[in-house]
Amino acid sequence: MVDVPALVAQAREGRPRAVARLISLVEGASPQLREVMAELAPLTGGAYVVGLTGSPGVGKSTSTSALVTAYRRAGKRVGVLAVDPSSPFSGGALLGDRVRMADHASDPGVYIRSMATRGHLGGLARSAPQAIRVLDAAGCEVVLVETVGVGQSEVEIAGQADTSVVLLAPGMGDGIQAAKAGILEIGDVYVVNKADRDGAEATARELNHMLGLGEARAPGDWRPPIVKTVASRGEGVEELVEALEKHRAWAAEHGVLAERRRDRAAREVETIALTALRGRIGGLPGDRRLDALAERITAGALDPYAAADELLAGLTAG
Ligand SMILES: Nc1nc2c(ncn2[C@@H]2O[C@H](COP(=O)(O)OP(=O)(O)O)[C@@H](O)[C@H]2O)c(=O)[nH]1
Ligand SMILES: [Mg+2]
Repeated sequence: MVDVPALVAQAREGRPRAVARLISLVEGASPQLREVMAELAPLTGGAYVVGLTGSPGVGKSTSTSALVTAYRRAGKRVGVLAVDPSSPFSGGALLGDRVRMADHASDPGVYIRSMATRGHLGGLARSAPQAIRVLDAAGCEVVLVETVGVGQSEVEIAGQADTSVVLLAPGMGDGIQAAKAGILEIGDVYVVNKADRDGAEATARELNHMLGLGEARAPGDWRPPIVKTVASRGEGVEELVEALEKHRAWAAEHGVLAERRRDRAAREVETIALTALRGRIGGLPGDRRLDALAERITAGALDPYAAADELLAGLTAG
């Protein structure tokens, strides 16, 4: 058994091993998960969560690293969560992230963690928000969450951030891909990275067009800015930080920040409850209740909806 309160206290002192241990408990769905979450709850809410998403190779990790540098310069403690469900644990992408993040490896004000789903569906939806909680409670003032914008749950994770950054790059056929993946709906700030390459201007124009940024908006509405960067050289990163700060201020002023955080919490509860429910139903095959209902359906005495109602009523009754 892990001494959870001691571990949390160490994490708050900024000890990376304690943070790592807590995230491992979260990822592994440890039996002590409840205790961990209860201990963390009063310590969360201080972190500004920024999601970065976009196609593979667009420059998310490079931009994340550049943002870490910028926030560190401002004296902030930073947490990074790199979520890449497509990569196996020892895979190339994760290794690549580590190499790029190596600049920050010896900085005690930065905590970096890669996460993969290891194949179980819904695992990411549960563990990513909880890992963010760990970093938040550990005292990270900014938490950067890098996700590949290709799957539903990854886009969802990015969309639940306080501020969502969508990255594109010239010459990747990105526009169409982005639209397909639905990531054009979630951006609060857009980045055209690799602005040192041909076509950056055209990509920004196309993006501007797709977003309908030329159209009039109601006063007070947020107009997502498009920031051009060369992340590998740190160019445009100050502008990006400025755009993030502007969005944060706007979101706080208009109640959007509080609303998003409530949404995020609601989704977390929903995911946990549905997982528990699925577990209880999944434990039913062979159970007489389900068998008896199935018997009545095949005999034409009951329809499947009415049967499901009975099943659920039975579950809530205990
Ligand atoms: N030319 C150029 N290359 C970049 C820039 N930003 C990142 N890269 C390179 O693009 C490749 C993919 O970057 P990475 O950050 O791993 O992309 P990710 O898959 O979105 O995380 C790497 O080789 C980077 O060095 C940039 O602004 N300009
Ligand atoms: Mg990456």
